[in-house]
Amino acid sequence: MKTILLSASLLSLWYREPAPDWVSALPVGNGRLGAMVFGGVSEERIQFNEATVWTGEPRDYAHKGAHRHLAELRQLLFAGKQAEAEALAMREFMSEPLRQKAYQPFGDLHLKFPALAAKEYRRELDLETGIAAVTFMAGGVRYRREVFASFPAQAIVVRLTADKPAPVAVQASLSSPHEGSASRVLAGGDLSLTGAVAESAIRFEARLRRIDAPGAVTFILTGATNFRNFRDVTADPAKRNDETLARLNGKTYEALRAGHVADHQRLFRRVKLELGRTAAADLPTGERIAAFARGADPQLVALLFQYGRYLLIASSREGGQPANLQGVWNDALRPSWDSKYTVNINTEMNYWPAEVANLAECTQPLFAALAEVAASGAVTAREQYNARGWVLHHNFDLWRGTAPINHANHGIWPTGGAWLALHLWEHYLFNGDRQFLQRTAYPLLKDAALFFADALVEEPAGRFLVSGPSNSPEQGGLVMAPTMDHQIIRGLFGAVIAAGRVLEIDPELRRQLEALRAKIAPNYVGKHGQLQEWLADKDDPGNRHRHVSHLWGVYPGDEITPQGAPKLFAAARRSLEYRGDAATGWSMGWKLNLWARFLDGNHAYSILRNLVQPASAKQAGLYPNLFDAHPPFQIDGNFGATAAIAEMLLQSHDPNAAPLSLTSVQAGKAAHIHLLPALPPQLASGSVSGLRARGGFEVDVQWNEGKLGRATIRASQSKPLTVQYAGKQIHIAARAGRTYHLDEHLR
Ligand code: FUC
Repeated sequence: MKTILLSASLLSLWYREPAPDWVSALPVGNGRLGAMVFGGVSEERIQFNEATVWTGEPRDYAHKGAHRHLAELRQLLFAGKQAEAEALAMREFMSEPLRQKAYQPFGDLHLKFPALAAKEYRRELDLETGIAAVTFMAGGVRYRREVFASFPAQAIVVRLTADKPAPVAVQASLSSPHEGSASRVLAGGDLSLTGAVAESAIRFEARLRRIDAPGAVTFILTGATNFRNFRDVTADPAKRNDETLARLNGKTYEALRAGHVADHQRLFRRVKLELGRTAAADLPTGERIAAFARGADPQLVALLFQYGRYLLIASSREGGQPANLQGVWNDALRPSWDSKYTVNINTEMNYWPAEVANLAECTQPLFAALAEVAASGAVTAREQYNARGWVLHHNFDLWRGTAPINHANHGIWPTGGAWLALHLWEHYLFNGDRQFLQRTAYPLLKDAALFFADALVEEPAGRFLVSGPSNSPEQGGLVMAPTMDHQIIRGLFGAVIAAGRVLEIDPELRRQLEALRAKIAPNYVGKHGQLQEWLADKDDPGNRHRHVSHLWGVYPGDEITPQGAPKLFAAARRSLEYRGDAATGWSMGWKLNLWARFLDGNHAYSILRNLVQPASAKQAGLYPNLFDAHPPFQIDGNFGATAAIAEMLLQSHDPNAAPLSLTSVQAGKAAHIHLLPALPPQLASGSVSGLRARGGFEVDVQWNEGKLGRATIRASQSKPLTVQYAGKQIHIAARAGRTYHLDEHLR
């Protein structure tokens, strides 16, 4: 059979058959609404979501008065009585209730067609347009279905066409897995699906409008809930849908499509990545995943990179919720880990590509959520630590729960908020927007730091300040003094000090934080040559656990660098070798970034090979639709991979930074760009354009057979810039608005 190529785009996922399951269906999304397109011939299923359909209701989770037990918890842990401490914590220190709430599916749009014998079937998702399409021939007619989720229209749009002017016969219905939901036809002819999430304050309505034309039918699907914010559920979903549809009244399909494509491409087209093309690039996507380990398919690496960018655009747009564990896509009433916001790695990883892969505005939902988390986290800080500022433990949900959940042996980990707050600082480092720093970032960063100024304690020997009670995420139970906490808190204090200097405020606070920062327990190299995960030298070199928390200082942090802290850098590398190359989805995403920071493209590529393999119930890898498998599907692995592919091609942290330094690069006063720092030999030739570097630069690089060809850097700020490639360096006094062509200087 001849394959009909309907789109020449290399940036397509495509298949020769309808999706047999959810992880084969193709995702579209506009941040708020998401949908999975199955592409059946006689029945299309479009499973859809809205980002605020959750279980639960507004409530506070802080354990009131828990701070009265804090001193005893610390004493028990310092005395080595971990079991007693955990038991006490379970009684007196955990979130009320103990668990947070879950993200929910919304419903399904079903389209029923007359039974047809389809030929030349093709299903695809074009990342360039953000349109999922199904095409086939039947009875001499070519049928085409297009589905997209439009951000400007705030709706999911479905278009059915036939290339002969015969009427398109289709019956549409809406259903929802939520008990008691019902659909009915409204006076104007629209279909309405209403319902509520059981034992929750959330009510919802979806609305379907059908527009018939000769040879074409258009459906507009919109959905809304009563959720306004984590304290307010008084909105009227039906009124919201009325307003959305009223705004779209009279718009042609062509106008809706053009509006969507323009919005999508404004973001998507900023970065181009070419890694070369082999015959494998012509295979259907599912087959390419299986073939990746056996042969060269560098274009699949480019596709995976761009897919992460596509997914971020589709799941994190201004005014919406941040991308959760599954972005915005979920068909289960009881999704894994509630599909909420796990922040001991997962939510942060979702946003790793945002800055470097030139989608900085996709961070807005995260920053808006952080402001709410900080409000709720201030109550937790006061009630559980008698501390100023705000704290977030290892998860939050739609209701902005911030207290420690599930179990003391992993839930009591107070640095989730600090880590997320550092994303604000990174955003500033990338764009230099002083107003953002002053209004949005600094207040949240400062209050995150005030919490630790109060919550750090001296260890019994009085040498250091340590964090605790805490965990090294999901390792070794409740402890004092996990290395990761100290790295994050040093990073946080450093950011607040640097930001305070930029804004010329709070000199007294800066002095305090400098003094505290110098007393925080340092990183240690342990008896196995490893970077110690805890203050005590108790790492097990046989431990293959997926979390690599103590390597935070290498990536995403920047306090352990090859020139600034070579011994720690070598020890961190040793630790990663002990942990091994196999892992869950997101863990491979992290290890990829770490090997890129260890400037080892070859090792990074071997992790990439583990990541790009067919996923199963037990095996991490990629599902047919390229969703990353923990397993099950968890979107962080996709975002981690995208960030890592960028990190192999461009790095812009300071390679001279050390744990107690606050270099001018870290402070945003100077910049450092490392070109092709970890280029895998398997990706020997290619080009990338539009990556962003800290300091406000946009970078294009082209390389042949492992060697730099052209490099172009566009500056949006004026500052001293060092550009490094393969042991060579040049220094530029970069001026805003200028473009620098560096090829001959660095080759
Ligand atoms: C952390 C991880 C798990 C999973 C969950 C959502 O607890 O350790 O692997 O990713 O988050």
